[in-house]
Amino acid sequence: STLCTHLPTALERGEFFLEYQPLVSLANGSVVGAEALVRWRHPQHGTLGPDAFVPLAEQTGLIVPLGRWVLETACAQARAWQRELPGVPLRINVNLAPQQARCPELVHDVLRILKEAELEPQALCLEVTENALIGADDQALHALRRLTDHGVAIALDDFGTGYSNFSHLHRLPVDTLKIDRSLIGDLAAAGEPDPTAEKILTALVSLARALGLTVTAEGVETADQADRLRALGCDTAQGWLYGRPGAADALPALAASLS
Ligand code: G
Ligand code: G
Ligand code: MN
Ligand code: NA
Repeated sequence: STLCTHLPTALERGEFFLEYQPLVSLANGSVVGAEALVRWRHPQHGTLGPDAFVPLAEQTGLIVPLGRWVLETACAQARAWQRELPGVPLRINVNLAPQQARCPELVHDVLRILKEAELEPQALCLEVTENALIGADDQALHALRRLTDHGVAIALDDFGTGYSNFSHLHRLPVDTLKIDRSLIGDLAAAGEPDPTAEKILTALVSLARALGLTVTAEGVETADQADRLRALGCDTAQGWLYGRPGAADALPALAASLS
């Protein structure tokens, strides 16, 4: 297909770009950072989201150089926000594909990128999916642990959709559970509290607390959902209520308006 033909050269042609979606503290409503989300400005098909090309990039191995470009671009952007908003310690969340976690150069690449961006490791959070991390080999886990030793945070993305192997959780180098939006959508969906969703989220927050992890809720679309999540003890929220994924220069204005 035309996607297969164009993907290998899309990186050198500069056809990828990032959008950023704000991460908001539920305790005080301030912007604490953003998740970087990759898009492809395709010459024929227009703007494509990751679902359209990340699987292909994984099959062809392009995900490793593409992922490195995402990290470089997102870390440089985070540093630019910090310069624009001194005293606001914005952090940047970057998705890490399973193949990137297995890449022997990962630790070296991430530390080099942080140094070149002049970004402190504490400002970077790598999002890894639950299934990728539970299925990861010792080398990938070791690499992630080395990064956490340097201060980089790791979030378990899409939590609650996979096997959720709780017995392994305490052995994984994870700082944050990122609760999948399918679980949030059931919460106060029609303005009414959903008892089952409440119970599941209560249990997940208490599990996170017991393991010393923070909790981020994805897909927060309504003020009712945010209120319930705050009451349940969730730390951070992301979703259309606060902002859709968008251009980097929208974030400082949003941070100012929500602070
Ligand atoms: O923005 P959108 O909802 O289309 O993103 C869908 C999914 O694509 C996200 O949940 C995320 O897991 C994945 N994704 C977005 N950006 C990246 C990226 O830079 N690298 C990888 N590996 N996955 C990404
Ligand atoms: O990394 P992850 O797969 O979680 O990426 C988040 C995806 O969820 C992005 O594709 C983004 O466009 C989408 N998204 C973000 N916020 C919301 C929301 O509030 N509601 C819905 N339905 N989708 C969202
Ligand atoms: Mn993510
Ligand atoms: Na997710």
